[in-house]
Amino acid sequence: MFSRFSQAIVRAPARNFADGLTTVDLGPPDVDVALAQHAAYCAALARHGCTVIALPADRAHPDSTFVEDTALILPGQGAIITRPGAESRAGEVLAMREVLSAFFPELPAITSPGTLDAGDVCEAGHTVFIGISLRTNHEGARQLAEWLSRYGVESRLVDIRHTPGILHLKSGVVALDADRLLCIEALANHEAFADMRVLRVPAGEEYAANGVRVNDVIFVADDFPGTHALLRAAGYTLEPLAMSEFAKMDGGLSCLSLRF
Ligand code: CIR
Repeated sequence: MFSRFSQAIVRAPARNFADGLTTVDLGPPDVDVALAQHAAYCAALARHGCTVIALPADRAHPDSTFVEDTALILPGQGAIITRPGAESRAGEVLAMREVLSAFFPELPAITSPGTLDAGDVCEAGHTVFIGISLRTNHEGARQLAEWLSRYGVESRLVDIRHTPGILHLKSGVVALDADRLLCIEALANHEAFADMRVLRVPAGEEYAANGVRVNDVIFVADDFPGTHALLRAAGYTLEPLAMSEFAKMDGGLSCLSLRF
């Protein structure tokens, strides 16, 4: 079982996108190139069956293009608003609450002292992996796990605070199917994944681990031939997308949309 999506919420980067948070040293993003890459991403969502709901760009929140962090949705079941771990991103949840309230009459939220970025939440069928990171704390994870349990969804923690090079759990592992993950080597042997089939991205292609499955295809960053070959050999159809400007701001393919 893997959720099919008919809607995707996105938000184009604002002109001050380069003022957002980043831990990588790849130089400032070019906003015009980022906008073109974002438009191509939205077109791919539409091509693969999603109605794209575009929120207006928000200068007050330069990281707000990374919409995925602000809510978690169990398609057809429910949604919960997060409490982002970075203070500069806290206000992003307001617009998300507004748009989601049209679809989900009941919208609970992670509350203080819990923090949670949904980029730390990797859904694989009836199991959800929750990353403990610099953004998501144990209390945020506990609140989410309690909410998920109401839907019969089991959750497992994956502490990534000492895993170098990844901001969020999903920067290093995504679900391709209910029982199959695409994963960086550093996380591949984690006990939480013991009963999953794991495809390991080749060394040097760690960024490509943050793909996202959209209905029948896998969105994957372009320029990672080893990962593309691995996924094609496993039977997946790929939608390679240019992501250079989002990578400069620690963002990957999953965080650019909230799908349900
Ligand atoms: C941040 O530091 O919050 C943003 N610059 C990047 C967030 C990327 N989100 C994600 O991977 N889920």
